[in-house]
Amino acid sequence: MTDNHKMWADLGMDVATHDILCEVLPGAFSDVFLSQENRPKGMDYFNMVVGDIHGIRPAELIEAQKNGQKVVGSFCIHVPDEVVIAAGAIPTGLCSGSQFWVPGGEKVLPTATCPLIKASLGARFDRTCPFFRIADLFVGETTCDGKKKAWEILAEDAPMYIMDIPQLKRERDFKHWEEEIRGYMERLEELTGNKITEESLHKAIEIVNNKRRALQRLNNFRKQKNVPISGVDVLLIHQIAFFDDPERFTTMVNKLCDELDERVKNGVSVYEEGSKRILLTGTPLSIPNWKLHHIIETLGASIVGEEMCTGLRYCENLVDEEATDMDTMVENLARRYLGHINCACFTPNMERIDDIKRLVKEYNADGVIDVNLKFCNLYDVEGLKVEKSLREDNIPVIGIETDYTDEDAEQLKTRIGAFIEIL
Ligand code: BJ8
Repeated sequence: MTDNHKMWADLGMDVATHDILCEVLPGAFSDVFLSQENRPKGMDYFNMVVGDIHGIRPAELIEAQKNGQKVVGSFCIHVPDEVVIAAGAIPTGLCSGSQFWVPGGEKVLPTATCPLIKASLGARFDRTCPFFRIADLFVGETTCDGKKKAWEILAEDAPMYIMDIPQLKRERDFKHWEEEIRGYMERLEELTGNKITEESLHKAIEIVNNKRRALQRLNNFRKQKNVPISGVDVLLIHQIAFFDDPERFTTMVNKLCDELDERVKNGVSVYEEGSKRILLTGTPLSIPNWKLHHIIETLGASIVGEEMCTGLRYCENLVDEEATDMDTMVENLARRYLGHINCACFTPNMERIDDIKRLVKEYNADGVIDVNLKFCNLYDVEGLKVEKSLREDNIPVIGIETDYTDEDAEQLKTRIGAFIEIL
């Protein structure tokens, strides 16, 4: 029995079933990532993290728990990590991006539920993901109907805390979100036994801002004519951002960026000259969902940005760092986490369309692919408006709907290939 197997067994996981996932993941990773030519050396760290994603980080979290720290898992980028860190706990993402977990989710949810929700519940109920065993608290939010009701089912098996996110952005909604953050802080204090102080919160704001700054720096390389890193590698880094230790992650992203600076100086690109530049928008691509990036980039196009929660929506905006008093810091968190995330759960959500158009210009994109996870009504309905508005501005756009299976891979290749041809 390897060390990981012992750890998984101790976590109460279904080790035999989990082994099936462990068998297929390295092959999938190798096909998508290691087959790329001319990858930056700085990707070695991220390869290592993902190569043992159910081993290295879970072992660190368990060690931290032995030292009295708590681990708090969440599913949405509206939930602020800063307050978790300020309470002396460790935040971790819990969204699941593999078809492997979907059948387990379908045992407790209708088939017509988005794969992200099904996979997340499947990971818990099938006991096949260590992060879903380790978390001391699971934090859900009321963004979409599927999630809202799924939390009730999850609560039967896991300790849940729910944050009520407003679906408009009026002044009173900001006040409400501020109150929700305060309630969450109280819950975290109760969980950890630690008081969130002005000092600990300010420090946490700096830690998370630095992480976002590093990701901004990374994304800025994609504005270059010669793009020095592939879209799928940047996606992987964004996915790891939800799991890794934030300070170590920041250091490693900055180290990679130093290497990319050199590449830019030397005019190195990972893409063929003249390859079409694509901006993605839509629903999140949770780890290990690399399907679309792989298809698009093996068709010869370059993905230069993601207007997604696993992309620029996660890192573009910082929390104001000037304030050091509790009230203003909490207000600033509410402003950032409600005001600057343009999820389709808001109505109206014109800021998202404005963002897409701005990003098309900033990243010099030739076209936009609007991605919808099957059965996500929010993004599906909003897609009509997004695509209409982009076409009115003569921005080429195609809408696609997909899930975590590979069944539609050939069809996607044909459709996306035809779209790239016309750019
Ligand atoms: S801020 S996108 S992370 S809610 S895809 S579960 S919306 S049915 S993930 Fe999301 Fe927060 Fe919004 Fe981002 Fe529901 Fe749609 Fe599924 Fe979704």
